[in-house]
Amino acid sequence: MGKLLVLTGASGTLGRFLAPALAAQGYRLRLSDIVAFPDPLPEGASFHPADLADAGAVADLLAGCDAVLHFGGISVEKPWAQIVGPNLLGVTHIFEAARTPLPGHRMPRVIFASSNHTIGFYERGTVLSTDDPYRTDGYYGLSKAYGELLGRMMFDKHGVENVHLRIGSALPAPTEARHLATWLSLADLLRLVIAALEAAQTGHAIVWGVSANQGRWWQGDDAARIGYVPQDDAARFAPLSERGDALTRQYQGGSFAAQDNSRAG
Ligand code: 15L
Repeated sequence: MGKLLVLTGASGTLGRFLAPALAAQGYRLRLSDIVAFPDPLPEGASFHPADLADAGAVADLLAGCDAVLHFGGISVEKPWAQIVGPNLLGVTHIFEAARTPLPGHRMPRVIFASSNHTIGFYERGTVLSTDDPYRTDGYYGLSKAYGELLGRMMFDKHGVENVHLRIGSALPAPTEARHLATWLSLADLLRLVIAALEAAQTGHAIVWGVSANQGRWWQGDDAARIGYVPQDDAARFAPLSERGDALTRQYQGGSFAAQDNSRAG
């Protein structure tokens, strides 16, 4: 029988791509979101509505699972008050549930949809590794940096294995010049998730969620340790036009760095 996975944020764009793709690979899925799953349930999947800010609901959701793919929460820049519940409480509840498994069960591995907005305030073209200091471009990116740091602590202190996918721009195809660096094809996203699930041991790992783009800014990470080998390259879509204002074009985080930026103009 395939591994039992919890997928939060199942009704979002990436969740709706991953759910049938993982079911087709033989995984059993417990899908969750605060809104209904809009598609027919894939084979071997069930749906469990849950609010990530509700610790008890998250604990029930994770009971007995082998791994959790935590893609839930707010996925764009928003004011602090809107980020704190779904993102900060959410990822905390996921890790707290993971470190206290049911009797007779092992701690599930946590695979966290982190983001390039953890480092969005580096200038475009700056080559980064995952060892470089955080430079988040807003509260959303800050919530993702918190999730990564929480994962570090949860492995060091409690032994919860976790992999953080620092996703660039996960899209069917790149649509603007920035994506020549940041694009993650959906096929590579699936490769990345499966590598994170199937690696024999991960400890605490951070992997850039990016394709093998010739123009990528992101290099050193734990990809080799988990066996992630991207296959796609945005270069075949070049040239693509620039979008947005001067700040959007200056920083790796693009429009997230420009949003509500009092230095603008
Ligand atoms: C993200 O983290 C967002 O969830 C997504 O909507 C995109 O904006 C992406 O980053 C990106 O930076 O392109």
